[in-house]
Amino acid sequence: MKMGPAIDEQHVETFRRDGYLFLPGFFSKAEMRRIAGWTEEVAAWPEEPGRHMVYHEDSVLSQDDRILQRIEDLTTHHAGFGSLYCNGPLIDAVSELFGERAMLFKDKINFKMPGGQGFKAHQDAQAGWHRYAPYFISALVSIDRSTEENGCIEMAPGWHGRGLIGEEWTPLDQASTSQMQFVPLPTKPGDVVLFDCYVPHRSTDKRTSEPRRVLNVTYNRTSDGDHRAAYFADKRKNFPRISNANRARPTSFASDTVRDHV
Ligand SMILES: O=C(O)CCC(=O)C(=O)O
Repeated sequence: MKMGPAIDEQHVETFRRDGYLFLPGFFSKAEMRRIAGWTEEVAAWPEEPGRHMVYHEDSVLSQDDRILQRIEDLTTHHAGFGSLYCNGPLIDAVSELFGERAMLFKDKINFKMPGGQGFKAHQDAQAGWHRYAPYFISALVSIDRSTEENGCIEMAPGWHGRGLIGEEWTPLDQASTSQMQFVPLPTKPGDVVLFDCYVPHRSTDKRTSEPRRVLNVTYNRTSDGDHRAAYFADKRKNFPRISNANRARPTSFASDTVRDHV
């Protein structure tokens, strides 16, 4: 796989200042065709207990529709994704920002299908990740074009330096976000956004007609240990996926919580 842009001192400085780094054109068109193909492949896999985790959500467009929201834990179930996340330019770029080798913590694909719910403003660290390690960096890889109309990611630069701002397990409230300026980051396929676990971010509902899929891959420092298996074991226990066939709607699926979907 072709190397993405090498991380230089300017990148590191921008990341430290803003809490995120936008890397346009990180993956080539050919690489993105391959990644989009893998995404379609795994979306068509039958659900099997103990394998990849498939989550659905209520559509904001129709009360009766449950739509694919995300698929988690593909690393050990798909050789292509496993290699993409653990070898090559993505983990190399994150390692440069850590200043040491990165270790994969978790992976998911957010689908944001037409009718998909947005993400209320939150810090990823609000989802109890401190139980595993003190600091994380996530990579958002755009599979489809994202725009302000279809719910691109929006970041609040500079606020990561304050550490945990909100309560755990709940989105940031109005009082916490009133001073924040959220910057929309429209992306093209192959663009990557690297962001730390304290930078507040959000995205809006998906009301346009094409999907807006992103890979969201999270790493910790290798010196903080390997927690991926423990994280997913805990998640399977605490937030079991609800298949489309089971139309029970636990409140944890509403977009006003960060506890199950981060
Ligand atoms: O996909 C998005 O729009 C937001 C992603 C996000 O905030 C998350 O997955 O925690």
